[in-house]
Amino acid sequence: MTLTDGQLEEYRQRGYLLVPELLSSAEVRCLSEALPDVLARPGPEVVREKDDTAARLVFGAHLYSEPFAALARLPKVLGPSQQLIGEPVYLHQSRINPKEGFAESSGWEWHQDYPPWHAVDGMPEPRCVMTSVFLDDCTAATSPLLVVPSSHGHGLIDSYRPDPEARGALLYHLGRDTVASLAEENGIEPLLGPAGSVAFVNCNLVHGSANNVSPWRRAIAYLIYNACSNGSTGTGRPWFQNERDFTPLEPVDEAALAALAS
Ligand SMILES: O=C(O)CCC(=O)C(=O)O
Repeated sequence: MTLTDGQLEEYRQRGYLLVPELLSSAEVRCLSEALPDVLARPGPEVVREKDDTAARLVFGAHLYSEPFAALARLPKVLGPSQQLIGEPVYLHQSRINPKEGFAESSGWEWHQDYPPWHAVDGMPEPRCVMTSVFLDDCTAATSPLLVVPSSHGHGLIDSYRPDPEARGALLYHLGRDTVASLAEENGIEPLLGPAGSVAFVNCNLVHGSANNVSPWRRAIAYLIYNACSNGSTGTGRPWFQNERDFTPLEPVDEAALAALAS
């Protein structure tokens, strides 16, 4: 899939581009079927919710799950991400936020993703895209991802502080006054769509989400593609958070993920 000039312009101006149902239902089913094994992993790559009942975040599934490995290299996912960045890319990180139903502390404070990658991982420039693959329907009821359109235009906003509650995610919160003035300027948009939709999100776009008080899971897989010439210099964080191999990703066959469906 090649993005049109109009789509590229929309991403440039608004900081995100939502493509409804980019993945087929067979592809979504394949990822969904792989999810229980991924969530059950005991390793440090799985960060649990505060009450320890459910996984809050799972890092690096593209490195140990065949369907998620195929997803990261699927031409219709990798191609547009590369086109938005403008050069060959590698995956700095992948993570799945399962956001189970009735997960009381599953919300995310307002933040940009790039600041910790810059400050902690030593990523030189904000030349990466957070490609967000909806594994479930994202509806108004299931606490969708919320974004402040065009907020990426402010660059790296310096009123942030590390979040001690982030449980391994290294999230940096933005101050409330900052969020209020950004939202006053451009509003807040929910990213809604059926499972299989994909949102390409600039790494400096301000975003967050509420707790999922619905009974339904709202999982999203986030693939963080970075320009190969923009590799992180830091070595402090582990393999599942800060990839050190900057070899360009090669696409798999367009049918590779569907072929894994049972
Ligand atoms: O999935 C969500 O609800 C928000 C996740 C998020 O903001 C992040 O992982 O940076």
